[in-house]
Amino acid sequence: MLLSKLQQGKVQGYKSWAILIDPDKTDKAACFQLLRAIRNYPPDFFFVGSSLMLSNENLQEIVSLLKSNTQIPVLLFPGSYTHLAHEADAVLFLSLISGRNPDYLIGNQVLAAPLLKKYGLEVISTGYMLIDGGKQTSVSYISNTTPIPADKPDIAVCTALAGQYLGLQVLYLEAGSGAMLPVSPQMIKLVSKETSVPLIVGGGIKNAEDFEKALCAGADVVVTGNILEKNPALVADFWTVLQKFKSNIGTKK
Ligand code: 1GP
Repeated sequence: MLLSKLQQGKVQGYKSWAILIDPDKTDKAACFQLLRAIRNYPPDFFFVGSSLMLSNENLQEIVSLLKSNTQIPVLLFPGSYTHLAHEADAVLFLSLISGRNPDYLIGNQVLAAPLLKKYGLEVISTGYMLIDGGKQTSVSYISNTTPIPADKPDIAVCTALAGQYLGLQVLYLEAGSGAMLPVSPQMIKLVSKETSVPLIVGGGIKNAEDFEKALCAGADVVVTGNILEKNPALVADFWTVLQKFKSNIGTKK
């Protein structure tokens, strides 16, 4: 089960890397190019999702392609209840707890529930928190929610704790795809210190330095998306940073 893998990682200080594939920006050829790039530098997870999802068919094809060509677990990262694919391994069942839009707190989840039951996907309940990354992002626009200000880590901590107390199994700090600024190490550090569930961080990670800072600050999983669409060769840099952390397993972060 992927949740246990994430929880074990949290306890043992085992860091992970997820590559986000956005079906709206990727086709099969680009996917194969990415798969070639990661042959020697594999991530721990693939996340597949988008805020919009222009073609559900493309989502199904990409999940299918990943499942038939790699052993890397595929987690859905849906923008709405229609963004599901039965061939995936699990779904990050997101509740947008930084916002106050009932559709994204519980509405989409109610509509998705019967399909998830039918598909038998592993469901990982996730407290999804948008953090201001310096510009309006698709998630914030589409969900019609206001991100938590980047300089208010106390609000992030209270929101994260509330999510944990509500029973959400993982937390996700999101600056938004293509954010100008990633979530600050200070905010990651505080949220990680005050909560005890696995912490995923993504949005605006542009290089190995940003990646390393997020891991050092306490992220258990760091997500990279946009930057690899532009430059797949960067996988080597992210993978190399991650190995430093993997060699410290058990020594805590
Ligand atoms: C996943 O939205 C992020 O959390 C991915 O963001 O595309 O900016 O890496 P980037």
